[in-house]
Amino acid sequence: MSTPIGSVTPGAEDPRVASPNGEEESGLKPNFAYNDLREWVAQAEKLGEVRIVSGASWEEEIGMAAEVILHSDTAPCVIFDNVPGCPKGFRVLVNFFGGKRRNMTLGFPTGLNRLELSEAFLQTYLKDLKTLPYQEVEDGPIFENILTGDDVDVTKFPVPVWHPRDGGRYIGTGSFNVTRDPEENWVNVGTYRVMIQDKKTVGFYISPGKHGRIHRDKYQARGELMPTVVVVGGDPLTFLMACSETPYGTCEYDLVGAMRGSPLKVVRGKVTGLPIPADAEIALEGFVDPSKRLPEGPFGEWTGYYASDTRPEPVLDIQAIYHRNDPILLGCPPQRPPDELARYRAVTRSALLRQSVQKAGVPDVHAVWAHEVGTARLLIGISIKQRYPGHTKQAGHVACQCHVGAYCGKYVIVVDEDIDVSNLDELIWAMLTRSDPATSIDIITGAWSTPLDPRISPEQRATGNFTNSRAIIDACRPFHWRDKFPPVNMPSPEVLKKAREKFSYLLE
Ligand SMILES: Cc1cc2nc3c(=O)[nH]c(=O)nc-3n(C[C@H](O)[C@H](O)[C@H](O)COP(=O)(O)O)c2cc1C
Ligand SMILES: [Mn+2]
Repeated sequence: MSTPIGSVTPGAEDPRVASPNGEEESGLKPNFAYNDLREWVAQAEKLGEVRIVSGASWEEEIGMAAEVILHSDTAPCVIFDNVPGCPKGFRVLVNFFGGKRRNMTLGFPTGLNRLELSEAFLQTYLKDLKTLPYQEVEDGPIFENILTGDDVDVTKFPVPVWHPRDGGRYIGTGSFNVTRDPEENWVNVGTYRVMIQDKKTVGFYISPGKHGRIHRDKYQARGELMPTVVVVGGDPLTFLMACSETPYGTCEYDLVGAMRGSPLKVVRGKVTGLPIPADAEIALEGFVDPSKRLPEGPFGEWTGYYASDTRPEPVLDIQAIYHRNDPILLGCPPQRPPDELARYRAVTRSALLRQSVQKAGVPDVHAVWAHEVGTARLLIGISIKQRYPGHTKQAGHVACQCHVGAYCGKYVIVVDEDIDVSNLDELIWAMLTRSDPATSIDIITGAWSTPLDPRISPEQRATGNFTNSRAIIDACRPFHWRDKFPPVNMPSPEVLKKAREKFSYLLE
């Protein structure tokens, strides 16, 4: 059964969140004020954080605006309406994660900072990772418009060219692919970029090792077509779980159900029978022939580069399009970090990573932060309360290689618990002062990476061996002489508190 869900006063002053050092319950009860993207927009409007832009072009202007907006923490959510050449009422939404709506999206009050939000997410939802199976219903708003045969035309949606050098219009950024394991029968819901090929065809890219890729490889090995649905414009919570590293074999819909305390309502796709959220905005349904490929890319990716270039990738032959009246496309294009993508990935991935490390048996993990500057993958800070010789190594190596941390990482820095890992300056200061380059860095080679990694050489790229190396930096006070490590030249927390109370006025 799912976690019981209660309610909190929005914007409550005392969030009672756990301090990052322990197992204590946060005491927070999540309160999701929305079930679908439209209800989410209504909540964001209540917070005064939605702007409408009329008449921007999909060819250039929406991408230009996204570049400006997505780099700002405080920018509003923007809905682009009246996009020239597109049917009236068809819209694109960008920048769902930011401002006060950030915490609302995860069901928490505005008072929490990003580390506290991540902690609350961990303590409330992930601790026991409960599932509540999705529930099938007969009908839903997603079936308000059903396009089949000659009416199938994916180019009618206001799909922007997100970055100037993109190889096509990416309809799938804030999207998720739904597939069923042909052998084990479970349904996976995962976010993978989706590019328009023509009116009836979209191509998508999945890195090796992702659940959707494992499904695809299985269909290919069996010589079968893969039934697939691409949902564009699901609710933000479902999107966030679809793009999170959750366990193999678990349907992301069921995690969302448990988080909300009520099952996700789905309709069955009329062509494939796959489950589609009944109140999603747009869904594309059809079959993928894993052996039929068309050029896909390049696409400006989360590393800040066009590293994967153009390669042949499988395509979805669309047999049906479903959409609500006046549909809203959810756009989450990656930019050079830090950006919106990095903001939400940092909150969710830091929590998932801490949970993975703890589940692997590493004791006394104080906090984990997957830094925005590395889009929550390339730079991980982990703080521990050292208990025994080797504890720091264990924490660093597990963080680097557990399911959540293994894909396309680069640097893991392990620090003592007095360091705020989410503060980049503090983390780097600890590394600079408590590590010794000659003896504190472990290197792992041949680790799980991706063609998206810009530092894979052309020669290695040509071999198809997409692995990279990792540095695990032990920036803790060395265990056996930690008591002799020079003291930090700042006052005790009590004195610091007093100093701030007394003299903060000087900063005003
Ligand atoms: C906006 C966005 C776009 C993404 N695009 C891709 C992609 O094109 N290919 C890919 O393999 N992973 C992509 N990811 C990462 C996956 O969504 C993520 O690894 C997720 O855990 C995959 O689901 P799965 O574990 O069920 O396979 C993207 C994530 C986000 C937030
Ligand atoms: Mn999955």
